[in-house]
Amino acid sequence: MDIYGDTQSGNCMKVKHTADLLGLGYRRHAVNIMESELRNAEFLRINPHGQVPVIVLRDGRSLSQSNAIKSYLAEGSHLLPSESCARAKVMQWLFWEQYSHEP
Ligand SMILES: N[C@@H](CCC(=O)N[C@@H](CS)C(=O)NCC(=O)O)C(=O)O
Repeated sequence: MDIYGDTQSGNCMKVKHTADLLGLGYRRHAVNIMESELRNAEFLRINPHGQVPVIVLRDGRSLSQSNAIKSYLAEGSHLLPSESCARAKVMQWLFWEQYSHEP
């Protein structure tokens, strides 16, 4: 897996911390959000929305939005319960974070 991110970004660090906590292997690609790196054609092929974080899986599929990535990485682990209400409780905080905290 490849993780594209910028250490100045909390959204990117959340993804990195989740991968590290779960002991997942990945290649890290530093992208500077203050430069125009997110607008070049090579990066836009990875994420047409021109934002980080984004991950690229071994089969070439890419995934953006920090909490979608975190949920994908955490599938089957102790971080994301399978029981529906417990899982929804995790989602509750992820949605809260993006709407009420992150801005
Ligand atoms: N809701 C998205 C937000 C993504 C986002 O806003 N990324 C910022 C860095 S935190 C970015 O790439 N900004 C550069 C830009 O939009 O040009 C997420 O959680 O991943």
